[in-house]
Amino acid sequence: EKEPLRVLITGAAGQIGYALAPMVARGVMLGPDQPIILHLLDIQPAAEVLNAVKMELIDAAFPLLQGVIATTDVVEACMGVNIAIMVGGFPRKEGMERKDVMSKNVEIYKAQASALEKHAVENCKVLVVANPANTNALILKEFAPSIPEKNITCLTRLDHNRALAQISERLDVPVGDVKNVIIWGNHSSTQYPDVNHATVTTGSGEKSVRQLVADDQWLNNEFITTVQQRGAAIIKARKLSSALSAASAACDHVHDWVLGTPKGTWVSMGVYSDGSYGIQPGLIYSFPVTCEKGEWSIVKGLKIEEFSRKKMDATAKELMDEKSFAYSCLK
Ligand code: NAX
Repeated sequence: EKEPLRVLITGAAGQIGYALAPMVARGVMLGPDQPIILHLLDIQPAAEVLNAVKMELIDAAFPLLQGVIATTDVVEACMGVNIAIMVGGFPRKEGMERKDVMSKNVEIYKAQASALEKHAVENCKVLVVANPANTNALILKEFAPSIPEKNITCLTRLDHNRALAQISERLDVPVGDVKNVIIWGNHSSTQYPDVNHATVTTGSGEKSVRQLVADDQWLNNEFITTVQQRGAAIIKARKLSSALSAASAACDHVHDWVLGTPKGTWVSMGVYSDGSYGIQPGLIYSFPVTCEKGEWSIVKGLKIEEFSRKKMDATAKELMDEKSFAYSCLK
C-alpha cells in the first residue's frame, strides 16, 4: 500500500475544480493505486460552495480518497502538499482594465508562492492553470525562490489535446493514434500549434501528419486558428469556459510529468525556458517535453523552418510584454 499523496487544488469551488477534484480522487491523475488526500482552497465568499464540494466528494466514496481538507486558509491548504494545482484566480469582468486583473492575480500568486514555499513538501510539483497561466507561473516562481524552477509549470496540455483532436477529426483516425503535435509559447491566442513533427500510427507504421492531411493551406491557417480560438468557441456555445477538458488536461499534465511519457512521445508543457530554440531564458514558455522519473526535459534538435520561427517569436514577444506588465503591477 502506497503512502497517500496530498494534492492541492486552489479555486476548488469553481467550475474546473468541480470537474478536477473527482478525477484526482478516482486516480486519473496519479494512477489507480495511489491513495490521495485532497486539499481544497477557495476564498471566503465561496466557502459554503467549497464545503458542498467536500460533501459530494465524501458521498462519492472514492476508494482512493483518504481525506478532504476544504479551507479558505492558504497556510492550511499548502501544508505538506506534494502536488499543487493552481486553478484559483481573479477573472476578468466586464468593464475591468487589464491592469486591474493583472494586479489582482499578481498579488494572489505572490502570496500563494510564499505559502507553498514555506509549507509544501520540498519537492512539491506545481501546475498553474489560472490565466494568464504562463505569467502567473512566472510570478509564483519568482516569489518562491526555494522551490526548484523545474518544479513550476503551467498548463498548455489542453491546447495540445485540442490540436491532437483536430487532426484526429480531420483524418478520421482515433485520437490515440496521433502524437507529437507541439504547442509553442503562451496559453493565449498567440500560441503556435505546430504539426510539422506530428505523426499518426497506421497499419503500415508511423506517417507524417502533413503528408496524410495533404493540405498545407488548411494546416497553416484554419487548423491553427481553430486551436487558438477553441476556448472562445466553447465560451460562445456553453456561455461558460472549458471545464471538463481543462480538468482532464490538468490530469494528463501531472500524470505524464510524474509517471513519464511513453517512449517516442512528447507532450507540451509551459516550463522555464533554458534558452532552447532561441527562446529567451526567464520566460515560462510552452515547449515539447518528454518526462522520466518525475522530471521533464525539453525535446532538443527539432528542425524549425521560417514559418514556425516567426510564430514562435511572436508568442515569446507577447510573454515578454506580459512579464514586464506583471512587474509594473507589483507594488
Ligand atoms: P471559476 O471562476 O469557476 O473558478 C475560479 C475559482 O477561484 C472561484 O471559485 C474563485 O472563488 C476562486 N478564487 C479566486 N481567488 C482565489 C484565491 N485567491 N485563492 C483561491 N481561490 C480563489 O473559473 P474556472 O472556470 O474554474 O477557471 C479557473 C481558471 O482557469 C481561470 O483563470 C481560467 O481563465 C483558467 N483556464 C485556464 C486554462 C488553461 O488551459 N491554462 C483553460 C481553462 C480555463 O479557462
